[in-house]
Amino acid sequence: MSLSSIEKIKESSKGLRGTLKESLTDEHTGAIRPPDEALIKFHGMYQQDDRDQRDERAQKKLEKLFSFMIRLRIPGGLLTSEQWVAAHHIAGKYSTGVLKITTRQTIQLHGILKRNIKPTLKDFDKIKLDSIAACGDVNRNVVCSAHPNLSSLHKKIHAYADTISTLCLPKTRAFYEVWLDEEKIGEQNEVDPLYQERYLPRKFKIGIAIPPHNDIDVFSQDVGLIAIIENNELKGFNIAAGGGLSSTHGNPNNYPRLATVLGFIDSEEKVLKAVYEIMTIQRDFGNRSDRKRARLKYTLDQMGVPAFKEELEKRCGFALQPERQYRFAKRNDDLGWQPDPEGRWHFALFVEHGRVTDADGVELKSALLAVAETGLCTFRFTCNQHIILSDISTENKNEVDEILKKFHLHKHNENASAVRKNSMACVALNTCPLALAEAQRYLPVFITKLEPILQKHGIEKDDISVRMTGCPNGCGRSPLAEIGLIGIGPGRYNLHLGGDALGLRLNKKHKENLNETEILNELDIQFAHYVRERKPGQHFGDFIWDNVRIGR
Ligand code: SRM
Ligand code: SF4
Repeated sequence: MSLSSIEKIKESSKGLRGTLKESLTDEHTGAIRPPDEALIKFHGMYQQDDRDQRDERAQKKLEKLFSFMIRLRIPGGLLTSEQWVAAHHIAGKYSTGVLKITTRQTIQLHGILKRNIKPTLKDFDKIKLDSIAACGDVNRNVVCSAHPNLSSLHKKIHAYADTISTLCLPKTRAFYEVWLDEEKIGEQNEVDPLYQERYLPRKFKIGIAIPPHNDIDVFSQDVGLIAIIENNELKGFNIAAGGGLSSTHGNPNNYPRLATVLGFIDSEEKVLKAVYEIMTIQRDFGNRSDRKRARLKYTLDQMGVPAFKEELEKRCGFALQPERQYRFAKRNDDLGWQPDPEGRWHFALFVEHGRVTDADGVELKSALLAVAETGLCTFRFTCNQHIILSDISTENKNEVDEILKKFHLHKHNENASAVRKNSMACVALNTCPLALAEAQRYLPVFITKLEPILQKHGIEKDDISVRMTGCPNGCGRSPLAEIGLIGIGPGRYNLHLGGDALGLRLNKKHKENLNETEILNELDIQFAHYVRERKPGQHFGDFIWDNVRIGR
């Protein structure tokens, strides 16, 4: 089969250098050369344009308003307060100023002009942050359950995110040469046994869940590790492979898939080996001609689970043990103060769709800067797009709390209804080139209209997850929501129902191509049905799955 055009770009890129240096110095355009657009992703960046301004600029015969989005690599989503302070100022100096917490526990900055990319990355480098491999056909930001209060072993397990991230970094020095002006060592010396010349066929995602918390949606990952803790001891990990959420409207060959648990592994060395070899299988067997079928989930389905497992065990040189028991009991974030087993304190803060900014009467960005400037906590990002101010000693808790009170952040947490706290949206418009409909700019408005309907049925305190994405790629993990809204065109969404509250079951398309009124009416009907006939304690998603013929 013929190679896709991106495969050829990767292969001839001289270790991901391409003509990036030339693209950067071309002052005639705010864009970079088309092949470099593919390569810049491997350096954690996307070329974008302001879609709100496209028509007006086209009428004036102006070039699109190009800018770049930079996504940092923050394994496990943990920053020091010094790093947060610096990120705050870097965002203000070079980007739109909004720090966007993503669904994979990292930060994105939008609206960075071409000439400002290098200064931005150099400033991040000063605080030991980079964007290497945050995008592209490589392993992305490794995520890990964020809540230290839920396990005394959190630190130990969390450290795996760092180790795996480092293990899976590309060997090329291109990032340092192109963006940080490091002297060229030469691409000839850069042998990369993992990625070789053509890297992976597609993006690759790894996540670590610490039961009972499935805040990372472990079954949506290419490789999901589930920590097995028995008698307060880390015994090892169940390893799952082949998760992925994207689909394509009208094309059944592209589908979301939950990762399949392959077995249990009991030592760090073996876990790292298995993760590595799953990547080499995907490298060697993944589809390199059709990018729509290139994710690991398709490789696994193509090979079949038994053959995939056999190949994995052969490459690893050891057999996987039978899957061990675990139980997930929670996926959402408990907001407010929580102590951990070692007596430190953590404050989880509601951040609507991960947008840290001062807006709508809430000075979130200023408040977080004030907290960070005390140096008394760390910053943890959750895969639900919220922030946990973490690792605060009992004697420092009051000082942090005074700042939270000054900026009314307790009220901010309390004012968010249950459905709002459990809502998630992807970026979509105005920057995402693939968006067919709004998501993060519209979901807050939609939730305001949904709240009175929930109140009417007396279920306003229920934790019902609502996730909206501007297209079926599923960046806000909409296929795993109890109520998933998937953009199909301006103001129109497919309504998916029947996901569960823990991320263990995919939802299904219930109704197609609905506008706001139609969605609200349909939910009104389903809520009435739910309240009338649910079993005690039954979640909305489970009720719908059991009682409504969705997509079946
Ligand atoms: Fe995503 C592409 C934003 C998490 C599946 N995603 C994009 C791009 C880069 C659009 C593009 O290709 O040009 C979006 C940039 C929008 C912008 O302006 O910022 C984008 N994805 C995001 C983020 C920022 C959503 C958010 O609001 O938080 C998340 C960044 C995560 C990170 O820090 O790395 C984000 N994307 C996800 C997830 C969820 C997850 O990983 O937990 C998924 C579904 C899981 C999966 O991968 O299957 C996801 N994004 C995609 C896909 C579909 C991939 C596929 O299998 O076909 C695309 C399109 C593509 O790759 O071609 C995509
Ligand atoms: Fe863009 Fe679609 Fe991802 Fe939303 S789900 S950020 S619209 S690619």
